[in-house]
Amino acid sequence: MTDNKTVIKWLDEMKELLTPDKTIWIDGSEEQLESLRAEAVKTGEMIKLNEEKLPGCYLHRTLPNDVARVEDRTFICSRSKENAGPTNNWCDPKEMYKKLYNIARGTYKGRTMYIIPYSMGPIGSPIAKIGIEVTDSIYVVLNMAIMTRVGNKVLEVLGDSNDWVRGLHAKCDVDPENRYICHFPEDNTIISVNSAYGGNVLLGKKCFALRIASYQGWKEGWMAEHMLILGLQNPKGEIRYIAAAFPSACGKTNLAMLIPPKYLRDKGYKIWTVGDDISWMKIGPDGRLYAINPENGFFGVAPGTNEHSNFNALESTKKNTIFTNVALNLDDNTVWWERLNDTPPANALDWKGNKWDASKFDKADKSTYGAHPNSRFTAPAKNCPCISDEFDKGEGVPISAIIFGGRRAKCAPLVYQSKSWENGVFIGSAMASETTAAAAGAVGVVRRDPMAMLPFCGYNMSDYFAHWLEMGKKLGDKAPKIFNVNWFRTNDEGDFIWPGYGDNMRVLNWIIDRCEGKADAVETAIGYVPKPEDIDLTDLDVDFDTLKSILKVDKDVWTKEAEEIEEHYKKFGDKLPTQLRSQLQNLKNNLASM
Ligand code: GTP
Ligand code: SPV
Ligand code: MN
Repeated sequence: MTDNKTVIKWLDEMKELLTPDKTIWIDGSEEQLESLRAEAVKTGEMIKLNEEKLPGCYLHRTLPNDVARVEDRTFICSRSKENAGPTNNWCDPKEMYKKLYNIARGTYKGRTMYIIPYSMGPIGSPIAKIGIEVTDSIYVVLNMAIMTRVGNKVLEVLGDSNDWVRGLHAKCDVDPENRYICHFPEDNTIISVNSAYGGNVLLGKKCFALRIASYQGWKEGWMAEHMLILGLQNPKGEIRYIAAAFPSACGKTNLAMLIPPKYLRDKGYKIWTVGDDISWMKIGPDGRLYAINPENGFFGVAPGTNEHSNFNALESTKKNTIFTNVALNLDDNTVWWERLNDTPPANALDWKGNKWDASKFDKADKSTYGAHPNSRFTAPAKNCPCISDEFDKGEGVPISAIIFGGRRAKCAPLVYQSKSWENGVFIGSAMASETTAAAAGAVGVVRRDPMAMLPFCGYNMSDYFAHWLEMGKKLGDKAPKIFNVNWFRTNDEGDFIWPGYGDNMRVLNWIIDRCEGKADAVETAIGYVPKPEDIDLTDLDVDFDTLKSILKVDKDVWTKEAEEIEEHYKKFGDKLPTQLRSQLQNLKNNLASM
């Protein structure tokens, strides 16, 4: 398959360690993938769904102990502990290699070793990078074939270069006690054992495209971010690009595929999707920041996806898609999840494969759910009706605005603009959100999640902030403007106040108008907030006072917030860039004089 000596050497080591019965190179051909699908159906690893209603689609169930990323078992194994920083689990690389090799040794016995050469980014793009993952799971192969560009062409582009990321995945016994997701940034290596869930085993995604790539970006002068990328087309046909970082399950896929409200569609507004989860960004020849989506598909949250909330995502899942941990409708062999529609199937199995009685559904009791809250679809990006023309081009799109956001029931206003790049980095570094089901652990707890990268930054987060500040200096007046949004303010009953979804377009329009100097704003203690009359409420069931209430910056709430940010900053100690401390001081001063 390849003469690349570095590849051959590593694969020999892997074979010796893992002792597979046979090895299969993934060549990227439809023929090979089809035979793997057939094999997975034969062994029960996947269920073939209704070929008429969902052509080329399959259902897979993971073990109930293996349904989300495991942050407490995710490690950054840099040689020095300081380089992993205060927010990552760290272990000495020598010790960790030893431990992981002991766990993985011999575990491919009786199994096949699949070798997947893949490209993150369009093959041959100047921003793209290559990885090779070995795995003993057909499910991983088939997901990687959707999420990345795989096969022989990747090896041709790699040639005899040593610039590629080594990825070892071994299912082992899917034992949660021996589950580890480990990164060795200085060796371009990832090892994942005892899991078979997406974010832990599709090594091109969070492991490479964020944890390893963020480290590479720091060393090489570019950025790898947990961001969607969208193009906003105005009635003149001009397209402006926005990148947005929200924590897991906080609305990236939804915003990336947004359909504007009718009155804006009628005027000619449209959103194009470039990416829904990850953005790699480099400064282009003209000095602006250019972004590519390194992925080739969407690994999206299923529950809540329906034809009203996210029509384009739902359309994307109608063919050649793998569903994980959703409910199975036994009457017509299709899938179902909470809020897909109001008519749950009468004759169904839940995500664990047990008989499911929809009438017993109780929101407060997870054991009554049809689909797991973190159930997912893996859909090819080219299925998306609004996929951007730029998606497959390697040059990337110029970014006008960067948006941060998260779930904050009470604090952050609907939208505000930072006063400068430095102030924007401060806002990103202080970001917080209520936790979701995307990671194992408690849900709904406020935690600081800087730039939505807390679980994904592959090096010391203080260095990461400094890198952001440095990028801002290089970009100068060509830097994207930085904003913060919050679709998740709730009222006293706990219901969301802002309608969200397609109506978020009203906020995006204000953001782009601000970038082009066309919209007004009020300067507040935290940044520039829209004048209520500048958020268009046409055709919307939100009155002016309600809008005002969610644009409000409350002195008491924010004074408490500033104290919490100070607490959050403590863990970074002296390494925290001084600019961020002065930004915090500015915020406190502004609040005091409010
Ligand atoms: P990851 O794939 O985990 O990174 O998630 P994501 O950030 O892409 O989140 P996604 O778009 O899948 O949305 C997660 C959940 O948030 C879904 O249940 C959505 O229905 C819900 N959601 C998305 N946008 C909005 C919004 O504007 N308002 C409200 N209230 N909910 C939203
Ligand atoms: C996330 O959790 O941010 C995801 C899903 O996008 S996973 O691939 O599991 O990380
Ligand atoms: Mn994500």
